[in-house]
Amino acid sequence: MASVLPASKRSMSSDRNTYVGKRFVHVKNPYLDSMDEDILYHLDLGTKTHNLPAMFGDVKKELRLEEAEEDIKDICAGTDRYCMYKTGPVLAISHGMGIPSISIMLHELIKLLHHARCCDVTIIRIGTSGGIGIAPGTVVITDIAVDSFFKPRFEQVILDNIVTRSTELDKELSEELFNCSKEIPNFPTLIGHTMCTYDFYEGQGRLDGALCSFSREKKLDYLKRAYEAGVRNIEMESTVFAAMCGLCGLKAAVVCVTLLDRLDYDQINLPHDVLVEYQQRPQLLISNFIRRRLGLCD
Ligand code: R2B
Ligand code: URA
Repeated sequence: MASVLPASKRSMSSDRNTYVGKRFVHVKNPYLDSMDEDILYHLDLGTKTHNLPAMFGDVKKELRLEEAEEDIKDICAGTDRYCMYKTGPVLAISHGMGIPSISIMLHELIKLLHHARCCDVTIIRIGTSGGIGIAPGTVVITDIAVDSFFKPRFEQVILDNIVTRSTELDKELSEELFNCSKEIPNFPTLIGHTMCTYDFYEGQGRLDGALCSFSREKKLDYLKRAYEAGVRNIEMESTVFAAMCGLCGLKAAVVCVTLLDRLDYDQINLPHDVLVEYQQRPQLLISNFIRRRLGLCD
């Protein structure tokens, strides 16, 4: 799930209802402007069928609590690919599993934000991950997303070329999130590197997939080298997320809870209630962060 805060930077003026927008979402595609219509196929939205600025470009002065509690409808109900919810200036969208899935969603979300003329957008991927050398239930805020070779890069195949992109995330945003986490009691949180893989099993060194061609020793050696390189958790979307958001001018962060310590286990065997509570931790942190940003804190 990714949360997006469009156009929500409050100005420094004394007028609490004023927002200043400066950083527009930029798409880097010379063909886009000449298109008569842009169909965001996987979101079941389009520039001719929907008034995107009216639907998404509006900036509410205040997100009232009553609004947040309203019955919120799935904006992408016409497709089963993704779900999208909007309340006030906050958009939440699912991204599926893995780089191809989140990449399709991001192309269309970024175009949507561009068509809607949103500015000063903050975007956060929240989800689950496997930890390395840290207690299950720990929330990891990513400082840098790395690939399976522990390198801070995303290799995008374009036609028959490999284009290497930076996976830097917004440092100020990750620190703001970390400070926010300190206000929540019993909320283990750390900032560390996140490794992004193309696969949950062999790609993450699991011994329990349908295929496994390496020993337990090789697995542990790899994960320990990852730990030494600063990796604290493993998931499957962060590198492409960081790369695309960075290129398109979105301030981005990744916040994932760890479900297990991969130095101990491969299988996720937490009791259901524990799993649910862990999965809610990134959501809790982000909702506190949003409240703080919107001035809704007590
Ligand atoms: C974390 O959890 C999912 C796999 O179970 C994947 O989307 C990810 O990054
Ligand atoms: N998600 C992952 O990608 N890996 C894990 O180990 C757990 C959740």
